[in-house]
Amino acid sequence: MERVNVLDFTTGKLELTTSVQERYLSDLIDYFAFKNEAEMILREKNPLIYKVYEMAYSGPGALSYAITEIEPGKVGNEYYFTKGHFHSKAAAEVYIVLSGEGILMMENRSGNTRTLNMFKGAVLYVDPEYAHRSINTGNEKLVFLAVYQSDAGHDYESIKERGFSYIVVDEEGPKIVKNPRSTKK
Ligand code: PAN
Ligand code: ZN
Repeated sequence: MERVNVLDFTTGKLELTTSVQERYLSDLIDYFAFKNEAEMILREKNPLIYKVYEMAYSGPGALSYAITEIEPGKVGNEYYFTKGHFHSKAAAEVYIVLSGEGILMMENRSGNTRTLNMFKGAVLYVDPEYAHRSINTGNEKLVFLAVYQSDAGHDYESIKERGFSYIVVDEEGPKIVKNPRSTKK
């Protein structure tokens, strides 16, 4: 018998991983809408924003999967999120939310935006042509499993340069508003 990978539903930990990535506030300074607030926090500390446990496979037709854990928190009134990316080639993806609450923000290159609620048990389909960012709007970690084509490729530069058109801020609860830093009209 071969060893089977095991997901701990309580903690979101995968037993077997090929990589673990940690993203701190300093890695996301170009992504948060309120850069001054981010710089103020960074003068005192550099909090962990999210962690990705990946199990990658390679070869023709291969799939890979990853668990993402986003910490609860805000920069200014903008909730913590993942950088967000386009896939370099048209490749869809499936997310299954294991715990927490959030919003999946998706935007295509023409600027069409779609949003989906993230909550325990939600199964979400990420369109091939849409950049996607997960945003933790709750008080607990937001944990989800993503399954994607191994050769999908991650294009972070477009998002870094122009930003998503919309961000999610806390205005007595999560609210989707125009991104003041978006360079798109
Ligand atoms: C996810 C993301 C993960 C981290 O596994 O890669 O949530 O987000 P960033 O890659 O935007 O930092 C996925 O969408 N993979 O394709
Ligand atoms: Zn993706």
